[in-house]
Amino acid sequence: MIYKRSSTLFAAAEKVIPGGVNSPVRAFKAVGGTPIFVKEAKGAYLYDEDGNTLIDYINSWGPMILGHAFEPVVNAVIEKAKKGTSFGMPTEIETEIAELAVSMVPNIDKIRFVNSGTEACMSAVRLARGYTGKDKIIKFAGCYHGHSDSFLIQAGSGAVTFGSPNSPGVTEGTAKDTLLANYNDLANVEALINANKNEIACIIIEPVAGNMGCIPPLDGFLQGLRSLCDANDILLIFDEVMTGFRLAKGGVQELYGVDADIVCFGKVIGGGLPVGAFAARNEIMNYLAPLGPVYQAGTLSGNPLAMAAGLAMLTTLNNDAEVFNRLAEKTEYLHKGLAKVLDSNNITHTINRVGSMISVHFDAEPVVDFKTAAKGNNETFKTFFHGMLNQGVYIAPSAFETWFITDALTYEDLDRTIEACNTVFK
Ligand code: KE4
Repeated sequence: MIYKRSSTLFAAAEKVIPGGVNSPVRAFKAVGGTPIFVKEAKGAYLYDEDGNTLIDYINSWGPMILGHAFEPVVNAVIEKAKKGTSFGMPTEIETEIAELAVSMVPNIDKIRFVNSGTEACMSAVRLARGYTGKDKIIKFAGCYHGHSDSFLIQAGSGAVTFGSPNSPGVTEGTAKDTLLANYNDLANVEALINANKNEIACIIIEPVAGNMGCIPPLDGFLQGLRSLCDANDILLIFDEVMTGFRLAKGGVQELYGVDADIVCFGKVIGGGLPVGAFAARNEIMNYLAPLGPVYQAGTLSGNPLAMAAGLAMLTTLNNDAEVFNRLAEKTEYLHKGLAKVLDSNNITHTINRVGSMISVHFDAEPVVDFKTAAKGNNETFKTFFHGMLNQGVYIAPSAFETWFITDALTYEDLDRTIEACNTVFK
């Protein structure tokens, strides 16, 4: 593969955009090399600026679940754009997509649209604090809820005391209200709750984690969190920015049968345009301005173009009874094929998979939390990443990310991917 034009474009970008990218993971820092500049995309394929065709397993980090330039979405945006792009006034389409989302997802009566997953999670935490009158939150090491200050926290000094900032610019004052727990470790969560009695507003979690690679909740973990929240007047926030409208119509609440109090969305809900959202039952959502005292706002929230893209996406998913099964079957096929060729080449690995989310970890130990995810051999991962890329297969440029399968992938694409993996390691 040649990347001459991507290199030229990257050099120009670095002069006027910090690190040459508008989001750090795109810079390939974890795997080295020059980021690929995309010219266009269609279905399961990316066409880069050097004329290379790549099978895409990132799909804009989740949104393109039905493939790039999906006709119903593209056409909806084109038609909507002809009628104006933004008004800062209510429009009917916001109600249409809100009604559809509420009909697809359990335990929500109302939904508020924002412009990113970060905004959704940040607003959900503020709502939980306002509703409960309590300040502290519990998040999990390795879970990512966007770049709001309260989430950029690493483990603090004591096991059950607050965290400390993991980025300059986040204050100790903010960090003291964030407690850090270990994923899949109920005893740890209970200890944190007991050490901070009546001070915790919410627990926010990726119910199926995707920012440590893909990590499923162990049996009983989510149910255990539900019970701990019920017993301690704590709201349970499912950050379904990745899993919402991807793992099932009703997301993880439907898949695992566990009720959240507030659910956050992003990615798929916007069909590739900037949309985030958070939703809950009436008694919680009615605390939001202008109805209630918790303030939250946004100039482009509910933007007509973004709503048109999201409505076309959710309508297609809602009307296709088989799409989530097809996605899961394709992902299982890929899992089995990759495992077979990695085993045949004696490559120590473990593969995690839930629905259409999958990740490959180069370590023998089961990956169940951030600690075990961090044990993966990153040199092997870099070899894997670049070896696949050189054969036209684009996977996540970090071992701590998840692959997102699109329904546009054919079984021929999957076979090509499996063969490419065999070629890397044989
Ligand atoms: P955004 O603000 O990037 O739209 O969403 C933040 C967010 C919230 N919650 C979860 C579970 C997420 O995965 C994300 C964003 N995901 C990353 C991928 N790991 C987006 C890629 C990026 O940062 O560029």
